[in-house]
Amino acid sequence: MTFTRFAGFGAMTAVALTMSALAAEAKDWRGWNIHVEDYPVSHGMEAFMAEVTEKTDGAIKGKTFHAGVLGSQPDAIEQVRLGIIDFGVFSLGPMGQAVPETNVVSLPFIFKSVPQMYELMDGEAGAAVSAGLEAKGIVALGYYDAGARSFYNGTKPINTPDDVTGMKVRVMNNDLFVGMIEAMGGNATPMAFAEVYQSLKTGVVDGAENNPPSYESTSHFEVAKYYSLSEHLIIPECLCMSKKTFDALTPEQQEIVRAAGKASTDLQRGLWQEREAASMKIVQDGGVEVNTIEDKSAFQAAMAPVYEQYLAANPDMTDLVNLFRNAE
Ligand code: BDP
Repeated sequence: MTFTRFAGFGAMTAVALTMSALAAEAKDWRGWNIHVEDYPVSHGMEAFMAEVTEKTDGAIKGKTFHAGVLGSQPDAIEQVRLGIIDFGVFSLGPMGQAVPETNVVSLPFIFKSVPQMYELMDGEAGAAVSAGLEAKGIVALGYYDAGARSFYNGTKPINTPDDVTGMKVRVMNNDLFVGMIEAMGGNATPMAFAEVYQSLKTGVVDGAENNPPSYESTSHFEVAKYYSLSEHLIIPECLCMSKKTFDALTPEQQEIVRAAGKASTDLQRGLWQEREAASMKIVQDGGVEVNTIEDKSAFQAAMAPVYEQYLAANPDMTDLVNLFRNAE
């Protein structure tokens, strides 16, 4: 007994020594990003890392790897959870498999507007999503703007849910989005972001859906010329840090990281607004036919089964869904 205790104490001391030695060493973080270098998310991540390095006097350095070079989004989410990748910006859209709370913001029309999304994600509702992330090994440092997603395709403007009937539409990997397209009578094809351009071009899919900056930065607009502003999904993105990496920091460093996360979120949100306008101009100058959909009630009504199925399968998410849905 005494021996075991002694051995246990020795092991703990060794662990403590190793940890403090690690904390003293300069850290070299790796950040995952799916987007090209000139994109609001990318600028936000660069600013985050630069501020952390500056404020820690170089004790924490790091590099953001853009354009998905560190692997696919689902793999990267796992690697952040494991601490193999230190941080990343993820759309909460494909995160639902790993973190059930994030699915709530993937419900179509759950937010009434982007300003409402900011307010909710910065408050109690967002804190509940962050708690879900934290339980799965991810510390949410802020929620970036990813605007609203709308449909595009190469054949016709979408004005009603019936226009989606029979169409093959690419969606992000999440059953909720498959249900969303099926609720309009379309055929959903979950597919990685990087494959969408070629699939649109060769007719593997007829259309897809995304926000203006992604529609533009990927050149999807060159192969799918009808952009219909359905704005059916407003999905925030998370500046996510591995909890393993975060927990290994000193309290002072953690404070610096949180403050840098907040500052980069504010920066990204401003850049997003500018880029959205710029992207709309680029696609319109490039010959895209944009149509607005003033009355979205038919789309909202078509989404009723998506909510019903989701709540039937996830009754424990009911309160959280209501927190978002009933907010002013
Ligand atoms: C973009 C998101 C990105 C997603 C992508 C997609 O920023 O995280 O991977 O959409 O559609 O708007 O896959």
